[in-house]
Amino acid sequence: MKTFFPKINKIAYEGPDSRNPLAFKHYDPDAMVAGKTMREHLRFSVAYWHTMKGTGADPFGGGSLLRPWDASEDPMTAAEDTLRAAFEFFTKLGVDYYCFHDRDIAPEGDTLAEANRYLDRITALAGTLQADTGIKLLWNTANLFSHRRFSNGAATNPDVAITAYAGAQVKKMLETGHALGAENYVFWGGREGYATLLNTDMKRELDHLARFLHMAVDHARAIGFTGQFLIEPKPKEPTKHQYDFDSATVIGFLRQYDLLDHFKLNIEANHATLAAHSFEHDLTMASINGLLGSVDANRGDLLLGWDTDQFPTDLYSALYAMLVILEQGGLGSGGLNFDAKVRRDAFDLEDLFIAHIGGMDTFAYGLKVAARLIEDGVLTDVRRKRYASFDSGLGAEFEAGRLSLADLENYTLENGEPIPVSGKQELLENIINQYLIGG
Ligand code: XUL
Ligand code: CO
Repeated sequence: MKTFFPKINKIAYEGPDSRNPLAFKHYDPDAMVAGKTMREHLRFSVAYWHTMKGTGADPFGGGSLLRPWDASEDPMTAAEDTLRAAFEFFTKLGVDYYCFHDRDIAPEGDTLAEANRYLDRITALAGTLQADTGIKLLWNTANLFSHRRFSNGAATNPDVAITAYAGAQVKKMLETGHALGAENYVFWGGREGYATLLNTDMKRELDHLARFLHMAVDHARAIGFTGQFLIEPKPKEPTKHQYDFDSATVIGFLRQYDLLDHFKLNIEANHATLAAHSFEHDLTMASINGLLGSVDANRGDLLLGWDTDQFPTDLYSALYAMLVILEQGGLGSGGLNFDAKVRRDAFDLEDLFIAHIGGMDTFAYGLKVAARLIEDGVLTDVRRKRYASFDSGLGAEFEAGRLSLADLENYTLENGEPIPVSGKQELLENIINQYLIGG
């Protein structure tokens, strides 16, 4: 059997004092935290498109990363080699899940029928490799944005023939996901958005998007696929204005078009920050609506205004994310998918391992600290006390909807100027640092 990472052994947990770059310092899969193993909490997933198919290309130059699994001239041999290399990578890294787009795992083909034949061959092999290794499919999706036909969108394209093509791809991917036991199915908006309103009927495009999503729900039901549907918000890139802008926008859209029962959200850190939100803002907005389903774990760059998809190494961000996830009792069928890529000059194959190890350790550390903060009740106590005036008396009456503006006026006339209370943000930031440094 061909091996693609002959120099890499299975990555082991060696603890915080280890100096081995190819070992976990904090991710100890079977260690118990807050009643579950780390592996059960974190449900790490590798993104096939970046890790296996990423070439390092940018707008100024083509591929820079030469991958041994992409060496064959024959696209199907390359696809099979890539899949075998992927499962070797997942196994050695010790993740339980992976994610892919249709065109990541199999070539496009000259016709839809040919592309589907390619997919069938590759997914049969994926099924065998999943069974051999126990690695599962967190989610799959259709690539409705790379081919030139999708330049003006897919479900929101002004040409119904292109929307039909997109529908055919989604149908095939739902069936593929179902066959491979996918736990979720993701819709990321691709090019669903617009560049100028001069040629765009926004109302019609949004109606089409909703109609298309209803068709996907109907097809899933017809074939018996019970995985969770997810929408992944993003505010811009590739289009200037993406319809699935952020959590709040997507939630409003789902409510308006009667899709709330069928969808949850897949929140990506770098998409939240492109929308001028923090990662934890968009996670929280999804979570308080009961709609946080899964996470694309990555980060952007403060100084760059685009989707850099870097590996997550920011401890604060991972901590705040894990607080939201723990507070809602976990991600259910979702997971932490590393929608992240190594840099253009990360030429060594080991860089792929090192990058994922860093992301996994970062979230493992965030999990440990979040669990301690929750156990000690630090933030829950602060929040409870901060809103205590609403627990009884006037506040309780207000929350129960029993007061009018006249009642508020009377209260104020009788009680005079309220005494403002410190938000203690500086103190809380110091406490967070104390917990973070303590481990
Ligand atoms: C693009 C992005 C996608 C989705 C899947 O910004 O995040 O890779 O996660 O289509
Ligand atoms: Co993503």
